[in-house]
Amino acid sequence: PPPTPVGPVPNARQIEWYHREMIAFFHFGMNTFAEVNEGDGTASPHLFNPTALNCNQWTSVLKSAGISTAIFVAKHADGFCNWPTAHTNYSVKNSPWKDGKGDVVREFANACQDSGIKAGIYLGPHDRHDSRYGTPDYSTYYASQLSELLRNYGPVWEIWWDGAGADQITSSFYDRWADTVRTLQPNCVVFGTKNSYRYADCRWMGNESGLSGDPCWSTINPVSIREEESHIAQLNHGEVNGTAYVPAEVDVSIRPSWFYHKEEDTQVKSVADLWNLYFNSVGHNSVLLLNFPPDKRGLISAIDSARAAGLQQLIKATFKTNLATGAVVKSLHPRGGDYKPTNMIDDNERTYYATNDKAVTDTITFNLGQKKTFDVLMLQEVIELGHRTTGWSVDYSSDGKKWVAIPEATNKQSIGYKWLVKFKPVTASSVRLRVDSGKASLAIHTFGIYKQP
Ligand code: IPT
Repeated sequence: PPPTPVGPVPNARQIEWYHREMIAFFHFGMNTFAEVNEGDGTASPHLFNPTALNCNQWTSVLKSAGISTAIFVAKHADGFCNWPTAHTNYSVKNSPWKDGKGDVVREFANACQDSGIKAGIYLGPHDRHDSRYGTPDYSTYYASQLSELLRNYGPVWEIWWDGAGADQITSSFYDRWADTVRTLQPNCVVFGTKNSYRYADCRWMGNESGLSGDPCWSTINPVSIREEESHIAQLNHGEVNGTAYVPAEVDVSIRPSWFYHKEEDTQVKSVADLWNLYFNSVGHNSVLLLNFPPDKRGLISAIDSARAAGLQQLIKATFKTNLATGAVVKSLHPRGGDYKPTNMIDDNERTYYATNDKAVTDTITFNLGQKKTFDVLMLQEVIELGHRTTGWSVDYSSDGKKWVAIPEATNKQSIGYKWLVKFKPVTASSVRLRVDSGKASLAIHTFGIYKQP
């Protein structure tokens, strides 16, 4: 029989969410035209006038970046609405763009649908324009907008509840809003913060620099994280014995700011920066939410799109070949049956290696049959069975007797959906994974070693 799950386990939304690995964020709106990041809500709708808005360009950028999911900012904290909502006049309908007949949310949703990209929506809980902010009337206003967006634009894959400035949004607001989300779009992932953690499928991870913790557990104690400042470490690392499964989503911009500013064209993250970011997010058991801010034309700059495509090329080239494929794999505590050690190198996440129920530790040796040079390693646990392994290291050998530690892969803790490590190239004919602590028997579906191009 298969191993029994241990601790909190992911729901179906979270399993699907992890498999997206990278999501694009699009911050666009009044702030783009007012040339600020946090507008105070007084900018005139007349300012909003993209000259060449084309959401198909956005999705084509994502295609070449290998990103299959996107979240669009429908309303940021300045309160300006990028769709012609029936519930306020502070929207595109009072702008000169398309004579007030435009709808950016519609164009975004359509472009996503046409290109097979999953569409999510950021609807800022904080609102500096609406005078009802923080009152029960605001809760109604927000709920009406949520319904409008969740009813009229097709499937909404994720809803993003930014905690920035949202301290007045108490649990009772979220009780109502979560009910709206669950009723209208049962499969919608909820990004939660502060007072919304009990509804959250994924969490903020404590910074906007793209650096998930090491370790990074998918579990937290959600009620205790209402006050963020004193819980940054728990958000960043998760909590190994957390009571709820709320994995980390890493929001970070490809530029210094969330919104587009021409003067930042020289500060777009390089491919090397993005590569590090990838290892610190996707490679730390998290999902990367990477922001591409469209400019005043309503287009993503060629610089940003080239960098994103560069990242994708690096990912593809590196992970093309698992150099452990074909290895002879031996372990100390195999479960037997279908749970063979070679399942870790068969490039199939449905098959996995497991130890017998009594063994929470193990040593698994991969005899490569010949010398191979590699500088990246990947581990993936069966997330449906909960976080199991809590301590592991990887060593290599050129004779199968004398083992050398890879410092970057020594005394690691969490695995989860995916854990990546990169290091100076090593040449070896054998590699071994030593698991020295765990909550339950091992359940690992992938062990990979790779060479960066
Ligand atoms: C920060 C919020 O406090 C947090 O809840 C989350 O929404 C996060 O933003 C998203 O990046 S505020 C930010 C200025 C650190």
